[in-house]
Amino acid sequence: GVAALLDELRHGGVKTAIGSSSKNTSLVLHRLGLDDAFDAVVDGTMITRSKPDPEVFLTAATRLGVRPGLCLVVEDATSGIDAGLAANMWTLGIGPHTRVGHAHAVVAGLGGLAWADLAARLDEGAWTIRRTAPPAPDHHLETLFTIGNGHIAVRGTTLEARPGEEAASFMHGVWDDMPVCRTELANLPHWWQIDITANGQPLRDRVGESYLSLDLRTGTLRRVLTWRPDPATELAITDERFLSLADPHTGAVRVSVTVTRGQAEVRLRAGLTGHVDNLGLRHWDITGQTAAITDQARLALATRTRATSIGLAVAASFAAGDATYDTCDAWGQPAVTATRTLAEGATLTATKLVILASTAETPDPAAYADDRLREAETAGWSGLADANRRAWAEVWATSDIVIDGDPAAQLAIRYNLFQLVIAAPRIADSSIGAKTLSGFGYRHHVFWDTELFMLPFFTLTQPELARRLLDYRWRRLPGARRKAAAGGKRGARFPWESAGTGDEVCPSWVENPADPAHLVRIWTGDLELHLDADIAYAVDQFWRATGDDAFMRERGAELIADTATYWADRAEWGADGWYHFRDTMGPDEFHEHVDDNLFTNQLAVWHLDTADRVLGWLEARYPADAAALAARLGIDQSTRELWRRVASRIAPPVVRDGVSEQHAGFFDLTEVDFALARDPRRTLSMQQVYGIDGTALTQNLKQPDVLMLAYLFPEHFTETEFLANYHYYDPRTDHELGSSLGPAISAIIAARAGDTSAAYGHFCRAARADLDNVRRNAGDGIHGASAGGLWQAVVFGFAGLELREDGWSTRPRLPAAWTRLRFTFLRRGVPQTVVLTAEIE
Ligand code: IFM
Repeated sequence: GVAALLDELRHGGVKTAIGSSSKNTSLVLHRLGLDDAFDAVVDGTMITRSKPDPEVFLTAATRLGVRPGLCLVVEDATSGIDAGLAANMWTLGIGPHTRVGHAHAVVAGLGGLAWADLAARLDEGAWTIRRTAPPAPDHHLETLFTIGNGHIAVRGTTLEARPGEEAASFMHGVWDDMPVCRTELANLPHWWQIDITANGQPLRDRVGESYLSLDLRTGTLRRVLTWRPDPATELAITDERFLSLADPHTGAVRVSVTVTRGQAEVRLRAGLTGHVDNLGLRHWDITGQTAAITDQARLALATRTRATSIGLAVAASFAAGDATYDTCDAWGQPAVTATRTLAEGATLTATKLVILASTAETPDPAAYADDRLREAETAGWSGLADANRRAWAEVWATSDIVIDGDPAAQLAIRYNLFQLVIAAPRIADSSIGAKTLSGFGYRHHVFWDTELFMLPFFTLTQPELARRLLDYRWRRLPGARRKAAAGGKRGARFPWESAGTGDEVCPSWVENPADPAHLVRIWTGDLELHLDADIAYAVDQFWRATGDDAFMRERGAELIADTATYWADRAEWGADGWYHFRDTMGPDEFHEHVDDNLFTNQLAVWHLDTADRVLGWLEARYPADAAALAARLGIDQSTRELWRRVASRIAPPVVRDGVSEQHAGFFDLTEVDFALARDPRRTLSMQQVYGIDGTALTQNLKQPDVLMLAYLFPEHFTETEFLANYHYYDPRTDHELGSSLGPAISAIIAARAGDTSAAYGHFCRAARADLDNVRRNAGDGIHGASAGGLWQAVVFGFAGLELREDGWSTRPRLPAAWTRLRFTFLRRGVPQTVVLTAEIE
């Protein structure tokens, strides 16, 4: 079929090349009568490295005069697809998924396909994350293939639950406490599992060749598997699952088993498993269960968290058509099995529909789940899938980013936005943890990651979700007041790590994996003050972008004012005639117990000024509300005067050669060993190299600190000052192995400095954080801040979007490969579309 396709391509103006490591390529083409079929030929005389090295395809692109990112590689070998991906080209795999399943799109052959068919598959490929499944559990891929719906998420572990996997599903709001700061979301009873047995062999023990794909347009995870349970039998298995974005309580799983050789007795066992834990910590008591076959096979399980007494109900129905059904009622794991003998060519398809509800949402979750299950049964898989697809289409209509010329970046941005969307609470009074809902890392605790890194995406694309995230903080003001009072201060100080109640859940001590005999003191909860201002900044940005005066009037003003009171009380008046914030820590956590961290000081100044401005606005617009708020918070004229005095008398930084000192004494620290810092073979962070105390004596930075300030407040720095600070601090930052929060911000900073190529390097580091597990810790969960920062890097960095009171503008600095960038955002509720096209020489 390739000849007809080549013909069509030529007439359609598409250039083609053939690449081969054979030196006889031209001869072979000649004998086939294809001398003129291609616009370019690359053969073994022109390249020195064979696939999976990308040389052959990059040479072909050069010969065609086409940018690599606008090329499509068509290949039937695993190494060929690897080479195409390494060249950052689109890839079309010919052959079974088990061989080329990691290509952007897969077809059985080119025969009968027209260009439009290929384009459609590629379009789908630009929304699909594909990987060959590993033979043994791989925690990175489990995180990578996390799906969810803004209320529940489930890691991409197998249906049959193989030993060694970190199988987990979490629901917003279902916190439980364990002694010594183990407040975390409880791993839900495992609701998605289906054990597959053929001819008496369980799949979990004998895994075949499989590949995984995640459709980002619908949040559907699919696995395609070839399995030989015994030498005479071969099965093709496909399983799919999604959590409906249209209904936060609903999950659906479907599995189909086809006998491709021999015959098989296939048994599918669908269960609800309540005996689960969070890496060894158990959070649930089982309180009830049923397994029954009436008009339909149905299961129910009720559990309660041990410390917080949150009740959870799970209800499921299981339908496998014409099969023999049986139930199993073992305590804590009700299950139903469906068994059928299949001849060669026959298929068994089974669907498991699941509803999960908790007492955080409804007083009788069991009755609620049961009712909703009947509705789900009526809708069936296809009805639920349609509703889910429609809900996702609405999200992507305001949130998608289109990048032409860079397939890897296109997929990466969509993937990262997908992970943000599924983690943002849609109905619960909750927020997004640093590792989202995708793993056990940081025990789902909420950091500044949410407000400064993730929130801008929501503020400008889905403001109702942004408001919910800010509401979470407002509802936890009592916890913040308790933290301020515990430190002997007035006002509110938000906890560095926040969970259900809003009290501090940052551990003071943690195990040191390298030296289990000694605990490590964690100071962030004591010293990292800037969070209050980070939240206030997010509130102010939300207000400016949305014009949501009601939010500011009812919640934002209180939040900003009470935290301002904390700042004013925490500031120390010095003998030198300035106020200081002593014994703190800025974003650069390599330096603890520092005085006058510039980021902290400047954000405090802005916060105090903003509190005064916001209360002024409230007095002018809603005097009764202003008076009530002032009375409630104990704010009078003397409080406001103190705010102004502290803001105007904060100790100014030392400035040397235009560079502002990060904190008092920073310039006296030992210079960075740049050869070591830049060594690409380095596998330890600079802090691991020198130790905690040793690093604090050097100028190595974990993440941007002064430069983060310059990002948030560009107007605080003249162009010359900004560049001086960029050139000083950027090389001192441990971009590779410091904080994962850094690279996306560094991309924005470098783009502003006009260093687009460095910016693109930082962007790629952030883009790959979870897709390629660059920090080797993606198994703990998605790096949510990095994902949010990536959106900012595109919108504020490469597009240079500037939002002003009277409108907006762009200052594009597109990476070299990008030929076009398109995104939308909402300004005061009105959609704005930005399309930037590169001038191609
Ligand atoms: O909030 C971050 C912090 O800035 C660096 N350490 C990890 C935290 C959670 O992501």
